[in-house]
Amino acid sequence: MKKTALITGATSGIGRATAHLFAKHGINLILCGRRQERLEIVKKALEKETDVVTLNFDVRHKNETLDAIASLPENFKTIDILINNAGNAHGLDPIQDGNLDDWDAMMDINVKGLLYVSKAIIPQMTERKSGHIINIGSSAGKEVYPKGNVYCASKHAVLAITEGMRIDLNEFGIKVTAINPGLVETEFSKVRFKGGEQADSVYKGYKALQAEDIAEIIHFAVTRPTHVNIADLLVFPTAQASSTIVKKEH
Ligand code: NDP
Ligand code: 8X3
Repeated sequence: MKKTALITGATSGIGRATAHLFAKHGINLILCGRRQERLEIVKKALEKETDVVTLNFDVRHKNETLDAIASLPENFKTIDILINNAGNAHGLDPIQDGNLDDWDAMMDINVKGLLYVSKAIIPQMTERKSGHIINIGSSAGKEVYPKGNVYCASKHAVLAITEGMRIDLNEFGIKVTAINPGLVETEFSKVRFKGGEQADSVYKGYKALQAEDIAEIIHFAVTRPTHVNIADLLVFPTAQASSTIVKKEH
């Protein structure tokens, strides 16, 4: 029986790479994001390999999120795997200079958005007594780095929520996993620096993780035997030892 996965943030980076890999393995896909054109491009690329539907919603909006997930066609209503991946950093400023809109964006998307999506899906998993939730945290959820303040707080929250989910969902046999990458070369820094030049230097001088590296780890996690749950995984590029120590060749 084919499994169905709902992936938030499937229009770019880690989410899109995961969609591509899942499609190769015949997992049915519910692709989510705000950029409709991108959703359609990914769907078109993958629908030869598996069944695909798209949902366009902004995870910041509670009702939009709940309504979108409730609108899924009958054959996509049973979700076996939830990949809570949508998220980003907005800005890199010392706390005294932080921008309130950036703070709102990070807490609303990375924390509250993840909760809204989870709330829409967990009840069917508890009812069936099965399911797997993968939350994409970050190395920033394990250590705080200079100017990372609110982004790090949002990812620390993702880790706390993951642990809370694992505890509360334990009696239902639902797996809950946190995957916490270090530096991954995606559109992440373009978003963080609002398209500014700073984004170009983030992944220069070393080999950063690629979105496909994280997709492989996610696929590994969802294909373990029933009794095995990867609870919490931290992955860095080899050049990175911590949030602030990255060996660059220049
Ligand atoms: P990208 O910017 O490439 O992808 C982010 C995805 O999130 C996009 O598909 C975007 O889709 C979606 N998204 C953003 N805001 C919203 C929103 N309000 N509503 C719905 N979807 C949204 O970044 P990554 O692939 O790198 O990021 C994916 C996850 O990985 C994030 O949670 C990030 O924090 C985490 N991460 C990234 C690391 C990195 O170095 N790149 C390292 C550690 C963790 P759209 O714009 O179409 O809505
Ligand atoms: C993304 C990794 O180091 O840019 O979560 O915060 S970092």
